[in-house]
Amino acid sequence: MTTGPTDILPWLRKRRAPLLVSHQRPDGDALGSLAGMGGLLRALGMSPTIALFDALPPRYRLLAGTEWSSWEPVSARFDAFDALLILDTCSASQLEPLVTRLAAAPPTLVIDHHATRDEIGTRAGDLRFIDVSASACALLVAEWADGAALPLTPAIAAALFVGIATDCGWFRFSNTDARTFQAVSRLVSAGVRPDALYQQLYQCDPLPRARLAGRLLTALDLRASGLLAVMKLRQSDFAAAGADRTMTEDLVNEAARLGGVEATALFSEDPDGRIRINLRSRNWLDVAAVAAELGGGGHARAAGARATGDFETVVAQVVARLEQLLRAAPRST
Ligand SMILES: [Mn+2]
Repeated sequence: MTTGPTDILPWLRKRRAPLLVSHQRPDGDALGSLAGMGGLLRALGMSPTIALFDALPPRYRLLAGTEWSSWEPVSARFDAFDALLILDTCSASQLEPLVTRLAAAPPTLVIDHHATRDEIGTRAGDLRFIDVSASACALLVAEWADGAALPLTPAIAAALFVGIATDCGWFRFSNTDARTFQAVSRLVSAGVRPDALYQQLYQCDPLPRARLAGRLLTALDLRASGLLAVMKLRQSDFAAAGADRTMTEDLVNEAARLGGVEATALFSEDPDGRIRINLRSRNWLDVAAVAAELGGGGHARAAGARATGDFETVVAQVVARLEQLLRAAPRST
């Protein structure tokens, strides 16, 4: 059932061994929400298992005190868990390894803030807490912990801060609001050092990531009279930079430096040939709707999808659609 935050604690009290997951290619909000919620559940006397579908991006090793399990061994003992918590997504397309297990999964709690969602967490006994006005899933976890008067250790507070701060682009994006600052104020009071976290997150890139960003910007293309920035990362770019796929997070935002750009599309080629499409907009273009047309989803200002097919053909099709929307839509800013 769809629920409010006050239903969560009584639901959790009945569980001892919950499994926590988030979306594939986890970002700061996914990982911060998982680490923060995992710590809160441990404080409640539970034995949570946190499973990732992909490798932990190196920059998030700062989320200390969290034991990350990989999905394969966890899925082999799926029946041992008495609850499933899905954080920061409610989309089957972002939970591919888990999708076939969902129908027979233990009672499921979804906490999410995305506008697009599938029928997950809607069986009898499930709970689903979705608030699309929240700037981050970690904000919902932090507010829930606050409302339930759960104590925040510095490590839990730091994890939730990382989730909120990364989803807000370190408080630059349009989702940053008073509610966000209220939550992070409480987290800083609980011991978070924003400057230290900023250094660990954004000022310790490996050189290959800087090289990858350089290749990205060198080949950046402006379309639709400068309203659209198009960026591409082929497998050859990763190889030439010595970079891997964990280094692409946030690169899509590089084009936001450019004056006049309303939308950005980043196309990156995975080793299996699939194409990841990251979309961002600044003021008015609904990129979640564009992503949905491509089988993906997300937020109005930040969304994504994956595609198969010839790389340049996919790029041309998506760019044509974005150009059409950018030329047709009224400028509401
Ligand atoms: Mn999020």
